[in-house]
Amino acid sequence: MEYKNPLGVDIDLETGVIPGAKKLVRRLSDLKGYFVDEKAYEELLKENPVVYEVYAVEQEEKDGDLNFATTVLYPGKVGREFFFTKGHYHSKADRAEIYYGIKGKGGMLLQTPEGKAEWIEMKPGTVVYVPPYWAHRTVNTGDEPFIFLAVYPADAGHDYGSIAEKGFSKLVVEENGEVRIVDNPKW
Ligand code: M6P
Ligand code: ZN
Repeated sequence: MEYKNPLGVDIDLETGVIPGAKKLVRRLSDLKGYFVDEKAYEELLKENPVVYEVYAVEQEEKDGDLNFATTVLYPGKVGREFFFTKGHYHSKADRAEIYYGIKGKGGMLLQTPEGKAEWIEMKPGTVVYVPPYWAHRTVNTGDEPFIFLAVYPADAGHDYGSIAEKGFSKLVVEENGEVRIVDNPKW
């Protein structure tokens, strides 16, 4: 029997950086078609800001093993819509996930394949359980980076397809200085 080595790493709780992790950067240009206000998207694209970064420690895609990753989701809006992660189902749709809030303010939009949506607010210390079959997207509703940890099965995989095409049935927008969850007119 070959055993893997255990591992302990210290997340920088101010920046979200995991030493030695694989870094992924998503800019606004990687989120084409994701925001409802296309004019506001084209305007902000001139600056093409970084929307989020992911620091992932991933294993081979085998059942039983676990991956973990921090995400640093920057503050900002496209039109009235707050910055968000792409959002995905798991390729193995019955795989669950745990998120843990580290810094900043935001929340998670979850959705079943039938379009039933839920919004869960997150702050430092919040644990969110993502049940099997639910798509999940995080949203920064604050004015500083929103940082959180995610732990997910190594064989879960990311299925971006239907979210990339249709989005979520709800949008998270700012209205008169307040965070509101509203129907997606394009759904
Ligand atoms: C979390 C985890 C990752 C995911 C990342 C960004 O860290 O769920 O698996 O990749 O968020 O989300 P997305 O892949 O939807 O852009
Ligand atoms: Zn996931």
